Amino acid sequence: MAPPMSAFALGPEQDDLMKEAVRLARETLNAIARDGEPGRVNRPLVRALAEHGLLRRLFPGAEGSRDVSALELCLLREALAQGSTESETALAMQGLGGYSILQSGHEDLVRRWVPPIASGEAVAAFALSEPAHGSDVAALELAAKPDGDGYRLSGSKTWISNAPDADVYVLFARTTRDAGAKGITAFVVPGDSAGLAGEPIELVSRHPIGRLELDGVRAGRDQVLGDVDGGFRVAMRTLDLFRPSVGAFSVGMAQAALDAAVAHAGQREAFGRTLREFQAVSHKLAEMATRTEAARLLVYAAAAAYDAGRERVTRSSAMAKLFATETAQWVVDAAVQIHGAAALERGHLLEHLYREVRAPRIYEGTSEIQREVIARELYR
Ligand code: COS
Repeated sequence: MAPPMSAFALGPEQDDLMKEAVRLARETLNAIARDGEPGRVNRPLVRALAEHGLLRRLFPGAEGSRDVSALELCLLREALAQGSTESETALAMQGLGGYSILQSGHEDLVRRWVPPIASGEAVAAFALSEPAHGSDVAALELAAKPDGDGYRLSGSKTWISNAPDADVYVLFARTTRDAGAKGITAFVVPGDSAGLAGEPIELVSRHPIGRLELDGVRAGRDQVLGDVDGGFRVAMRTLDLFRPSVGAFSVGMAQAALDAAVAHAGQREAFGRTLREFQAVSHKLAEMATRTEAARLLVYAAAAAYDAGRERVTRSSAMAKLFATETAQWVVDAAVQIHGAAALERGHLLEHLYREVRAPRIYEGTSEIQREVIARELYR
């Protein structure tokens, strides 16, 4: 695990980790990512993340260990986003599925699934959203009906990253009707389970994502993650850990856009001057840099609070995600404006970032949900 950082700066080991991850993303991983099929899991990419030791950093403990580091996750996501957003997402989704098993799974589930997720052999997914229920988790309907000593799962999930290709799903289902948040259970469902089918969804970005249909999928009692009817808490604890890292992904994209805008404004000439000599441009760059740094610090603070074992990190986690994702959208848009039409050409870095930056304001809780969470925490 990375050594503790001060309140304001990363340590040398963390700086080195980030530089190495940016370099790997640009020089090695991006080419593998480009060879993938849009919207589908890119297995060579997941394996490359493992071969280069990045996945192992997300799961640093020995087999069966529950060690996680929210800060390490954030640093890796921020760095990879600067060089290859597809690699960033492939890494993050292994973490999202894997961490919920680590946080809430019993010993056998952890031993069965975490090693192959950490080695890139098993692709993980987190299946919470449904066609009729995205933000309102407590209303989810996918039914888990008792069947002998286990359950039969039937219903639909949608906008599930890594579906339908994942090898293992952390999947949330209703075990008690009319019980809202208190009637949901989390299950670990292998991707090859009988009765499980799905199809990919084409998004504005290349993100692997899809729908799932479950028709009487059998899940034994040993596949329950956490407690029966305790799945809402499993989901919220996972999101508390993961939301700052969505912010980190966004900070990485904002930094990449800022770097591109600084370089462009430093050499592009108009009206006999470089763009940076126009105060309208230089002050915009200053604002972009300041907001990006503020977002970064909120992300690091939320991750450090999680790693310090703070009792409840819900508020700082939501703030980090809200501020960083909204900031990144603003920064990328400003970078596009500084570049002008060239940024809109298909294949330009900013055209790519402009598509990639939009989804994080929606997934793992929209900006409106983050504000709701923060406002409720103010009155707790
Ligand atoms: N950690 C632990 N427990 C939590 C928690 C958290 N972060 N947040 C809520 N809980 C508990 C509450 O304390 C409450 O328990 P008690 O009834 O025992 O007090 C229970 O869970 C229900 O919480 P709440 O009443 O706040 O639930 P709501 O239905 O009002 O919804 C929101 C809460 C809106 C915050 C939740 O549904 C949410 O986060 N939605 C967005 C989901 C999302 O991110 N979707 C994207 C899919 S993943 S890509």
